[in-house]
Amino acid sequence: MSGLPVELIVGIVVAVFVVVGGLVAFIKGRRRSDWDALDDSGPSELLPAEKAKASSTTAVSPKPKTPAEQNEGGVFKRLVAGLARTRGQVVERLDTLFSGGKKVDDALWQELEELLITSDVGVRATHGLLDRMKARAAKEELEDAARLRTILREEVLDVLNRRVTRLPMSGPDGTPLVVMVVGVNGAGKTTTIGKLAARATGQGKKVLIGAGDTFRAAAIEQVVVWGKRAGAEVVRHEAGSDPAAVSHDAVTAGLARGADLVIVDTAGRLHTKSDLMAELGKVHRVIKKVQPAAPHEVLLVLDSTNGQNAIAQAKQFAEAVGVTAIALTKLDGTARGGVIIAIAEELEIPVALIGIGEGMDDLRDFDPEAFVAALFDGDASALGRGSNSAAEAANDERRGIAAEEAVGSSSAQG
Ligand SMILES: Nc1nc2c(ncn2[C@@H]2O[C@H](COP(=O)(O)OP(=O)(O)OP(=O)(O)O)[C@@H](O)[C@H]2O)c(=O)[nH]1
Ligand SMILES: [Mg+2]
Repeated sequence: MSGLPVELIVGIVVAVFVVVGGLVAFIKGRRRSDWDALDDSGPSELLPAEKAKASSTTAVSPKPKTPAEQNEGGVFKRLVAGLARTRGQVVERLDTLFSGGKKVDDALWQELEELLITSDVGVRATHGLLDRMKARAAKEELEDAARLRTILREEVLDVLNRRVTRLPMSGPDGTPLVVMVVGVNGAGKTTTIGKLAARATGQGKKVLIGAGDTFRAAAIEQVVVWGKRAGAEVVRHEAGSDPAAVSHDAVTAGLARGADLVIVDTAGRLHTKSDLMAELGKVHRVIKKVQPAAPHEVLLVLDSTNGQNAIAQAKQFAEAVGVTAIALTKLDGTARGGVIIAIAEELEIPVALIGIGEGMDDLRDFDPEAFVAALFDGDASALGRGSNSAAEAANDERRGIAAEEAVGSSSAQG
């Protein structure tokens, strides 16, 4: 080694450093590019962790249930309770009629006819039911009346199934569904609107209510309070102003604000007053001017305690504004639930909703199978009722809702 020149030794050392350094750089470079490669496909590589995180979050805190979902288990029980009076007055009388090994004879058919007519089933619907029941009894050569209970149940279900519909909660092509609500005084229009709005907002829909009953200031306040309860916007004008103008502004605002559902309240009116019925026609036309396909639904609210008069009301309202669906209210407070059979038999208009109490959660889609089951098979001991307005008012206190304050803060003058 001593024979080697110093320059050569220095050259070899430098060369070794360069080679080793190059090697290290190469290895480092490989690693870098490997990570770079991982980084390129980064999102998909990172997703599992994110996913795991996301799914664990879902598992830990599930989406809070809406009041309607929380009530899911008790829905049928509450329907049974809501129909308890009709069941008590009508179905239990039917049970007595059909029991005790009675013979199927003229006397029994007569008693059944009387019972159905006096239960608000209506003459036409009663005769239709009896004709079909008699035909089946003859075919089956029926002797014992007990089987007539099952036959009647099936025939009632058949009638109701012919006239049922569902109200959509949003309109076509991203436009709002516009529902105009009509009916006689005190039928339950505004309450039904409030319940419907609450249901829609509970499903994540944006809802706007037009306070189209400008007849009384209290009617506007009532809408505003329901708007607060339901989490819906309210478009209102001063008391005494033109209801068509409110409807115009409500539908315009619904379109501008991207609402899913616009519900227009109207003042209650006697179906026999032609000038008031003509006013409804004007509201209808004005809505159509703003949104040509609207109103998509004209919802007639009928009070079941009105019995057969509800049929006359429906005919007049249908003539004036082309009713598309019916909401039958107050089934909880009456034994006259049989009127729903008359409605299904005598009118061409389907039933969409039923009201079984005054509370926010006391509105149901009309489901003939559930209705008939609650009436004929429900457990009569499951009594109790949906919350009444006093309870709902007490809830308002808890919610911090007061009419005066609500009117001031949610005015949306158009
Ligand atoms: N028990 C019961 N009461 C109801 C139901 N629906 C409405 N009501 C009550 O009926 C009364 C009248 O209801 P509203 O909603 O104000 O009726 P409306 O048709 O808007 O009345 P007007 O605007 O005056 O024509 C109120 O006390 C409601 O709480 C129901 O399904 N069951
Ligand atoms: Mg009202």
